[in-house]
Amino acid sequence: MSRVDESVQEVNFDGLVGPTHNYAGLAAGNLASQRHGGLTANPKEGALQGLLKMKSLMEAGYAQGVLPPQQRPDLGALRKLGFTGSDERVLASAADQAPQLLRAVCSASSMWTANAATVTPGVDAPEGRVQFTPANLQSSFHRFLEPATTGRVLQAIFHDERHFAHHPALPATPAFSDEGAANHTRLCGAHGEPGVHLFVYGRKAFGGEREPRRYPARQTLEASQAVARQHGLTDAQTVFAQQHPDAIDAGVFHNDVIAVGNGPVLLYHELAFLDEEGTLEALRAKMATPLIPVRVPVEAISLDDAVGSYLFNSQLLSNPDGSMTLVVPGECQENDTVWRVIQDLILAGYNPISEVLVKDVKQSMQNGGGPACLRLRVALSSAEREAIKARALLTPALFEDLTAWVERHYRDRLAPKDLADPQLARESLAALDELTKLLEMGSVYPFQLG
Ligand code: SUG
Repeated sequence: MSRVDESVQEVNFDGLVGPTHNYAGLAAGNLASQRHGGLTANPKEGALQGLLKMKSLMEAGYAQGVLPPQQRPDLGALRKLGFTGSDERVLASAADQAPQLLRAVCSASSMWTANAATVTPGVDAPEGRVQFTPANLQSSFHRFLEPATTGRVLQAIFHDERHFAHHPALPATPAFSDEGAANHTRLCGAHGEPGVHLFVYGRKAFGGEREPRRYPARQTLEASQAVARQHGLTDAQTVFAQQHPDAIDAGVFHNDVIAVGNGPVLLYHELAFLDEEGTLEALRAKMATPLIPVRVPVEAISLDDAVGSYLFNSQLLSNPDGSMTLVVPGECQENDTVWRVIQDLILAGYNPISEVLVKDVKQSMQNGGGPACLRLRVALSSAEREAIKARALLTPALFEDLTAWVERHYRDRLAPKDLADPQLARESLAALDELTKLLEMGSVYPFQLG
């Protein structure tokens, strides 16, 4: 495979923050989610923060897409768990008997589209087709509710068999625990050149030695290998590396909380990988372009500061002149140590990263989702971009429409006790019905499918 398609561009598909965005403390090993559980959220502010991030990157010349939120509350999930009667009765009984289940079926967690799927660009894949596998997200109940709708949304947008191949989510069982692109990094020259795929896992389902002790390892090697197989990736195109168990125990629940790659650059913390040298060597041996590692040692930034600031959950974006821009969350600027490392080690270092942009995504950050969690990267050629069916690529007009839609439908306060309000469920469905029309996406939600 030596084709180079110069029309290939990375499109970042950000998840829209849904109308039921709330802080429920649902995510084990995710310190921000644990710390903020029970706070009152502001769904409107969250959605607008996300849209402003998308708009500013679009205006800076980066290709930007958008993915819709999911149907929440997921009353179908509650019915499967034995709640019966009218929607109002299901909500009231769940609030009374199992408030933790009600919180789970209301989560707006699909905003973190880095966990929606794993994507392989056509240039690396058989028949030149872009490959998609929705992540099964089986490690938590609230996220396990996502893949069915995620699959329908991806198929509605990337709806052309000549260009796109859709695979089923892996079996939703601990051996194949899959959290999607958050644990997958493609390293390459330009985006249209062939790449090497770095899959990072937290544990082996069959016969692992070192595992985290405090918090769960969400991704298995077996899941990563299965996704690579589905996508037709060969040994020569893949590297499988174990995440450092100490990092997971410090709150690094996905690899994208401790490393980010783009093109030939891998920005990572010293404790990202259990075998740092072995991982870099394997990448170097397989990449066609020299790897540019940007290593942040533990003396410069502790794991606690890495997790608290989400420095490594930044987006690293390619510019036409070969330089790169790092898009960091506001929390990095608030941490003096981290801000200094950005200036002195990352920007001043001998690497292509030449600019830092700071974005406020605090509503998402308080649930453990930074700029990189909020986006799914899909490298697409011009023909593939043209084959997109829905109105999912951001334009100034779509930004205006989505902002007005949020202003019309979203609440600016949502406390855990509000989740039982049947009016919230009605508002949410009305908003989503309008959204699928606005995005020209057809029917993707259970309530639309009957
Ligand atoms: O799975 N938080 C998400 C955050 C996901 C971040 N994604 C990436 N790193 N790519 C999670 O832990 C919290 C929901 C709550 O507690 O209300 C939550 O699901």
